[in-house]
Amino acid sequence: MGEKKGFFSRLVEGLTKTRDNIVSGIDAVFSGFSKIDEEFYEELEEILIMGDLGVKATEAILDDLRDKVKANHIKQPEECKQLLIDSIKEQMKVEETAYRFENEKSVVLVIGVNGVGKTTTVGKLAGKLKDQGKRVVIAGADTFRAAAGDQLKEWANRSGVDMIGGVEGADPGSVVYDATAAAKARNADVLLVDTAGRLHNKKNLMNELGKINRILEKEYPEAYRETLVVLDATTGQNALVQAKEFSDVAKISGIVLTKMDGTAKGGIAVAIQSELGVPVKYIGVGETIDDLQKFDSDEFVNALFDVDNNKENEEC
Ligand SMILES: Nc1nc2c(ncn2[C@@H]2O[C@H](COP(=O)(O)OP(=O)(O)OP(=O)(O)O)[C@@H](O)[C@H]2O)c(=O)[nH]1
Ligand SMILES: [Mg+2]
Repeated sequence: MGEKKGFFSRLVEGLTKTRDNIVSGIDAVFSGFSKIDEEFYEELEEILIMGDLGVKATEAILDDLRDKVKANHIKQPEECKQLLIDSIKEQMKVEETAYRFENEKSVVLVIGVNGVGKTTTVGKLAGKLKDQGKRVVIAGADTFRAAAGDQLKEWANRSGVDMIGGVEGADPGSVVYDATAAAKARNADVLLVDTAGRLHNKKNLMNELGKINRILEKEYPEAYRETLVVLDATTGQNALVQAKEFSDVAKISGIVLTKMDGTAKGGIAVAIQSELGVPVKYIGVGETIDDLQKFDSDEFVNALFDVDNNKENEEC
C-alpha cells in the first residue's frame, strides 16, 4: 500500500506537463462555457486531439460523454468533468494486461528505435524480477553501439544478475543463441534480451530483429514469449508509427512507454491503447529503478487529473 501510494504521487508529479497541457485546457472549457452545446464539445475535442490522445480515441470518448450527459440529464458543463474522466478510463480499458512472463519460464525481447530507453528498461526489469526472487539472465544483443555492453553490464551488476554478450562487433544472433543456452543451463526464470536501436540502416535493424526472433523460437520454444516495444512518450504521434513498424517483424505483446515525466504528450498512452490495441504494460516516469511501473489505466487517469483514489472511493 505504501509503495503504491509512493508511486501514485510519483506518477502525479511525472504527469505534470501533460496535466498542464490537457487538464488545464479541459478545466478552462468547463468553467468557460455556461451550457453544454456543440461548441462546448468542439472545444473539448480540440484539446484532446492537441493533447495527443489521437482522433480515434477522442471521438470514442466524446461519443461516450454525449451519451452519459443525455442519460444523466446533465445541464452544466462543470457537472460532467467526472463523466469525462470515466469516459477516458473506459477508452483505455484493454482486454487483459497480463504479466504472465513473470510467473513462467519466459523470454522477454525488448525492441525499439535508438534512445527510447530499451537498455534502461531491461536494467530496471532485471532488478525488479531479481527482487521477486527470480533467476534472471540478460542478453546484450546490442553489439553495434560501442558503449551499449558496458551500460547494460552496469545494470546487471547493480541488480546482481548474469549477463551474456555485450561485446562490441559480435554477432547479435550468436549472443542470443548463447544466452538461450545459458538460460537453460542455469535454469533461469526470465531471459531479458536488450537489442540495438540503430544499425547501418533501418532495413538491417528490422532484418536482424527478425533473425533474433527466429533464433528464440527455434532454440527456446519452451519459454513463454513476451515482446515489448519501448516507445518514448516525448515523440508523441511518432511513437505510434514506430510501434506499427515493429509489429511487422515481431508479434508485439506489450508497450513500454518511457519519459512520461519529461513530456506534455502523455496523452499518447490513450492513443496507443485505442489505435494499436496493444496494452501499455509499463510506463517510465524517471530514470531510477522505482520510476518504471506497471501501467494501470484507472490509476493513470486519476493521476493525470490528480484525483485521489481514496477520496474517490469515499464518494462512491
Ligand atoms: N526522464 C526519463 N528518462 C529516461 C526514462 N527511461 C529512460 N530514460 C533515459 O533515456 C536515455 C536513453 O536510455 P537508454 O536505455 O540508453 O535507451 P536505448 O533505447 O537503450 O538507446 P540505444 O541503445 O541507443 O538505442 C537514458 O539517459 C535514460 O536514463 C524515463 O522514463 N524518464
Ligand atoms: Mg540501449
